[in-house]
Amino acid sequence: MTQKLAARRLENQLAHSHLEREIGGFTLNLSAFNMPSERTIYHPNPSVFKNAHVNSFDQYVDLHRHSIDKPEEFWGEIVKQFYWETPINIDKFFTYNFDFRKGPIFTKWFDGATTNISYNLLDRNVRNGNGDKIAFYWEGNHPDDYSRLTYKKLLEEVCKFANVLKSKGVKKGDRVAVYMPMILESVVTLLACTRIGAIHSLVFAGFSADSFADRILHCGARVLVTADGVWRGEKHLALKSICDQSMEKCARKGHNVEHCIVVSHLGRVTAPPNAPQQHFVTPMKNGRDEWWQDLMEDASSLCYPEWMQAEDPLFMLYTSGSTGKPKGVLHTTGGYMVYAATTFKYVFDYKPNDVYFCTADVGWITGHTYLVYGPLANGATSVMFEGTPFYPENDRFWAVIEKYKVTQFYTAPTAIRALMKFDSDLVKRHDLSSLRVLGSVGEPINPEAWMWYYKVVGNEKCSIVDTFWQTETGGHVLTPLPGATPMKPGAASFPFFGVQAVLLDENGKEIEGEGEGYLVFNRPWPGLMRSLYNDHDRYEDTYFNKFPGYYCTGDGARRDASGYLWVTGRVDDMLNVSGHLMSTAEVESVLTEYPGVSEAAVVAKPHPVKGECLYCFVTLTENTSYNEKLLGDLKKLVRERIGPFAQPDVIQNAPQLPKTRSGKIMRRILRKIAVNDRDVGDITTLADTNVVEELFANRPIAA
Ligand code: 6R9
Repeated sequence: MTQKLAARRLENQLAHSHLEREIGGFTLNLSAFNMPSERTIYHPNPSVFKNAHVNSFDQYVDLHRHSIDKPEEFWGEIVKQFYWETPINIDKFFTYNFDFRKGPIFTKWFDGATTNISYNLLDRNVRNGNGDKIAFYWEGNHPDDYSRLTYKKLLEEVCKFANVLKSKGVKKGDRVAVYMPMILESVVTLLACTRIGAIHSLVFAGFSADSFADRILHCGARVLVTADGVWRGEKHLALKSICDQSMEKCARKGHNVEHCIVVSHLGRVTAPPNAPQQHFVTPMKNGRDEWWQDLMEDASSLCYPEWMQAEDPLFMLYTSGSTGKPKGVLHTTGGYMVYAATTFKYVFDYKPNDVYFCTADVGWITGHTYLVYGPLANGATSVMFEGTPFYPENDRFWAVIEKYKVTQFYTAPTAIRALMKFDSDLVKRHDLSSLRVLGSVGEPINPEAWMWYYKVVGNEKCSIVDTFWQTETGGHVLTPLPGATPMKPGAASFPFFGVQAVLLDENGKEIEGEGEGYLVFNRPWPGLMRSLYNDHDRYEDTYFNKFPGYYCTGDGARRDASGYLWVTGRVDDMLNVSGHLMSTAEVESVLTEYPGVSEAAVVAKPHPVKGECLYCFVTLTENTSYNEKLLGDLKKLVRERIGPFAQPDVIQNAPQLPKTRSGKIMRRILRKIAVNDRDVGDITTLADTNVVEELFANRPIAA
């Protein structure tokens, strides 16, 4: 039988069994064919599935069905591992309403039970005999800088900082703003907040001073935690100065940040050669700013945990909204803890002696769930890395994996695409044989990147888990399981336990079997967000209005003949640049702030490394000319207002934009212009069809 035929037969078999049963015992590897297609299947290697928590597709199917049919039984077993001060009442195990016609939208898990997440992540592990186990290996930007922290020591630091926060007047329910680099104090800060029931609101330290200020104002934080600065590669980020600008902006708007606690970090790490002296000077404002190290000196290392209701808020994390205003996604205590722990255990097939390495910044949900909460809830040992994959050399990730004998590595497609441009010798010169599971997150992974990850990094023996999820979902919702799911390059595959994925057509009708549609979920799992901070109406509108009865992800997906799900990308006006989600509206509103720009439209253009980049069309006012200065100004403005990651790649002069008669900009056409594809489809609804030709003719040469 030729490989192709074998593939087809397997495909048929899969099609018939759908998600149902065993898919034949043979291993198929079609890598000899040019491009992997959805027919190409890679089976988990025996070294991966032999001892896996879930070691066959059959077992996954059974467990998944159990989790859907009997959620109380399925999760009921799992919650026993945690400490609940007030036990879970089975009658109130979980309740929800996803249909606004029946009343307000809500989700509750373990309502009435009380617990504390820092207690479960730290005290419980110390009590279980893991006090001396390493919670984190910290690897600095410079390879000479590294340290480690045990569970016992982490607990001590968390208690001390919790006492510091208390001394600054922070109480249960208060918000604490955090703007931190990848240092261990970030973890300490988050857990110290949870110790006393404060809600942390961490903002990625790549956001601009303006963006951070807006977020502080929105959550009303009076205490801010940051560091003096950080080196990323050879680049210096003056975090405290950015915070100063944010705090000034807040003050101008009538909100005072009363305490700013600053980790003194730059002085303890190796700076790149010839670093300018001024980078080491940090202005501190009397009465408001204090050094972390000074405050910690006298703090007591005992802090009794605040027992929190399972449905008390745990943290908020901002994510872009399609109207441009960021949304403060709110997660609560009990459900998030259980879901972060369970997904971490199964999706990375975590075992007690593993060393796990997640490259995501703590400022994103991946950093929250899979750098902090998930691993610690399992008593895991993780690597936290401060630097970039390119410093001091382009093999830094591989050097770190070799150094710590990493077993699970979790990164983003944009990083993989950036690294696969280099000679694979850079990978091969390191011993990566400890690796078992390779994770991908943040955007769809293209098959080329998947293959490189699989072959060059994983040496064709690791399982790749392409994890689809969102800030809102709290944890993975679609993903292969390493020991169980035959892998298709680029497919997020199947729902995690407790999750039921549905595809809907434009009319809200469920698509059975093969097809493509809106990716929605018809029931909550424990980790689903509960609300948007102070804006429950927007929560209902954004996620539950379009299709009553379903949580709407805003992504599209396709189900193939074998039941695999392939996420096709956003269906709303969102862009995904290197895994950073932002809305077209957000960037458009910044561009039109510029006095010479009367109108702007932004679309995503495919980019070989970033996945997508920003292609902007600007209509200028009469007296403004389109020149280098304007382009420089606009890029700078976007960097300042949003952050460096949002900088446009192309800005095109658009004397007119393609609009319908009702004045709606047809972004579909702009997307075609961005890639110079003249197959623009039907343009008869345009008010003026000449606009299209004009825009094609006006494309900048570099675009
Ligand atoms: C975890 C995270 C969420 C959006 C999501 C989707 C995209 C994330 C993906 C993926 C395809 C994957 N996305 N993982 N698309 N395959 N494996 O990234 O959260 O920053 O909120 O972004 O990212 O579009 O809706 P967040």
